[in-house]
Amino acid sequence: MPHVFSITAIQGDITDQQVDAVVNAANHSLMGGGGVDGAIHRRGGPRIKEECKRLRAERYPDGLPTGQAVATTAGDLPARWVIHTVGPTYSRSEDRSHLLASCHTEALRVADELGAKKVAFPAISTGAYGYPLEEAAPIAVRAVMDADTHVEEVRFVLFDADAHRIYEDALRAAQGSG
Ligand code: AR6
Repeated sequence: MPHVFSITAIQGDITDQQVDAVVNAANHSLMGGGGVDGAIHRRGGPRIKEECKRLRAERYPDGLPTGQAVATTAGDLPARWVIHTVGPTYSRSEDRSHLLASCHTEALRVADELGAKKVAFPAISTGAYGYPLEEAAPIAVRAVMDADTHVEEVRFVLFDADAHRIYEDALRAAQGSG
């Protein structure tokens, strides 16, 4: 079964990425917010929200459930599509790692439907949703490594140096262990 051929972590802004699809760390409403979501809607322009509104009306009247993913145009971004997913909020008492893993596998499944070969992911759930980077990084990396997908390249795009180092470490650890 096919696997992602190249998985890397870079420091940067996800809205600059020249890839087929960028993944958005959205919320149930799909109506925008802060963090990555705010940046994507700001730079991608109003067409993204127009499609989100249509998706809400036609497919997700109660909002996009946690761990699922759906695509829209990327509007004015260099990418062709935005794949919106909703990460879990962090809980110290409940393990929600399966939902964070699901964001990655579902986003790759949607990428396959689109025919996207290069996909950029942000550090889903590690901002407003409170996931510690050290916990999120290995879950994200493992989910991408294990995915059965025709996506060829996954790029984790981390905003700051700390997050970048932590995702690189997780990548090295996972690649070392096969
Ligand atoms: N490029 C790459 N990474 C970024 C960028 C950017 N332009 N901007 C922020 N980050 P967050 P979440 C990093 O809060 O935790 C929104 O309001 C940031 O440093 O964007 O999944 C949504 O509408 C952090 O490490 O997503 C939801 O309500 C990471 O991206 C909620 O926040 C994720 O932070 C989702 O929260």
